[in-house]
Amino acid sequence: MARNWLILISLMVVGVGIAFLPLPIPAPRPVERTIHIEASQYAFNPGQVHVNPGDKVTLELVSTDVVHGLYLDAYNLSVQADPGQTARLEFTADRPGTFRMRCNVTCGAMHPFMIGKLVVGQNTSFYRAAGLILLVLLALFAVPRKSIFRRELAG
Ligand SMILES: [Cu+2]
Repeated sequence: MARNWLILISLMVVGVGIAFLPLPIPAPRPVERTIHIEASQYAFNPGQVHVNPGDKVTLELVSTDVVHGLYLDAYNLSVQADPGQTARLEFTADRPGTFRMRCNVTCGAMHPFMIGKLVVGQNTSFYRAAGLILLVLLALFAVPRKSIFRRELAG
């Protein structure tokens, strides 16, 4: 019995590891990406942009109403788009992390809240989900359920 609990607890520890620790998966090859962002009072659409480290990124900022800007925190880059116009901002995503992109043209009362997000990093949720599913399957086979749960109920 004690052995089964030991297996179960070990599997839980491994599960927490899969869910939260950095994964040993190879970095994807950097690609060129063009991302279209619509700016309107008072939001960017999409509000969150995800790229891989090393990607050559072109942000196409289109304003649908008044003049808007986009300032990238940490990269210290900015661009401005006139109404109906497309402005381009090119950069290499060489700094991993989560950064804010904010409007840097006063565009109205709620302008300070016009903030989006740039995430530079690998998207690992697929690998984590696959790992956790495998772990659950492994647990179903490794631990004889009868023995643990019957005993629990019997007290
Ligand atoms: Cu603004």
